Amino acid sequence: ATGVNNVRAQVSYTPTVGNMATRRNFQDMKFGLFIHWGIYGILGDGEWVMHEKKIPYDSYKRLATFFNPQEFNAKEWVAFAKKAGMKYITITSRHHDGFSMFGTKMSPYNIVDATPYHKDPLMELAKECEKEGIELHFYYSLLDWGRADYAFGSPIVDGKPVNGDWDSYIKFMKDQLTELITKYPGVKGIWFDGDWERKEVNWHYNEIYGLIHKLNPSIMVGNNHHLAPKDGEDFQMFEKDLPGNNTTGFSADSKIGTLPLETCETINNSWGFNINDRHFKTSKQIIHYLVNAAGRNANFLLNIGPMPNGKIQSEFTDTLAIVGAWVKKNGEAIYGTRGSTVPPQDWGVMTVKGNNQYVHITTVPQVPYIFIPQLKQTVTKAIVLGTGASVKFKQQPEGVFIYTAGLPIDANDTIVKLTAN
Ligand code: JFZ
Repeated sequence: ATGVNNVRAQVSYTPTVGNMATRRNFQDMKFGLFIHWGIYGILGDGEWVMHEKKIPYDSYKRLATFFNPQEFNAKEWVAFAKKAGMKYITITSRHHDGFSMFGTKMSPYNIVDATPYHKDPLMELAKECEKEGIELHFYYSLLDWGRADYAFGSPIVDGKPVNGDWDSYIKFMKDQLTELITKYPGVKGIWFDGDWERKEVNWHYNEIYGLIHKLNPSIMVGNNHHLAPKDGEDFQMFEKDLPGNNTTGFSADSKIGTLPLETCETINNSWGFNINDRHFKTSKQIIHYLVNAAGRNANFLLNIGPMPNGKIQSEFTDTLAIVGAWVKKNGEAIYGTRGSTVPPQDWGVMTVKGNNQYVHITTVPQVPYIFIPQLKQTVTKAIVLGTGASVKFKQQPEGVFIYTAGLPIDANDTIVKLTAN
């Protein structure tokens, strides 16, 4: 028999009209904020600290008893994302440590019941997002290091951990997902992670995805399984990788499908708060990542790990203010665009919106021109985005030459706007 994960759904998934609208809007948004926040933040050593430092679960759980993010302010977080030019937020509702960062009736190990904070920050965030027109998605971990029914480390036989209670674990996840979808206003996406930890187990995706779409057909489901999209999924993500680059241990099976794409990356080298990580990406690196993702038809989900007190560190706010100012000025060539039929070039990438083709020159070449191969349309006009100054070009059967001499060079991305029919 083939692996249980490869068993095809009896009836394959057809997205609703509402779901297709969510997908289009998702592709239009282009730039999102990923947030990894949990009780691990207290140790300041990333979200894998329990596993990596071999902290026994019962000891680790004590972190909850003094997790008290008094300075968390949903307004500040949403304003921060907006200022950076981001249109949506994807936040960890529960990570591999199994701790629920939301109010749940399905386990006492959650922020409302197990911490002195006693409040639900995800509810505050959901309300603020709705008020401010920022879309909210939830990250949800399939992997759980602590629950007895998951039985981390157990051998898997017949699609189940032999030492656990797999039916109980699947039910627990379904019950929590039901809460996340029905209690929080405006949620539009579920981002699964952890599939890769147990390749041979039966995750019951048909039931889980089916439940999500039954509760809210407009919600998008994605899964960081590093495989080709499975039946019932609505978007495909590439973690720490641009689509097509396959540099982060992705198998050939992670080839690009037809669903909306999203790539995520960290602002330093950590997902969860890491007090010792000062490998901050520059605003230029972040802008390039955003532009390179857009040119490959993908969204960019940039991650930060807020501090355990609820504040976002100043290195992040400073850098993202610069990114935000750039996106505000050049957003026409990012938001609402799709990837071009012209593949990425040495000099940069192209994005498309209607009759406009945006040429993103991220590396100005030595020669005084760039060459765009394979452009099917006829270019009638070329201008500098922003100033409107005309740009010299020449179209030949094999492609278009854009002359760069005298172009006002933007240190991040020099954008030429083509009208092409
Ligand atoms: C996973 C998580 O483990 C991590 O904590 C974070 O949430 C990130 C977004 O997703 O990270 C992974 C998952 C898979 C691989 C590497 C990191 N992998 O298979 O190479």
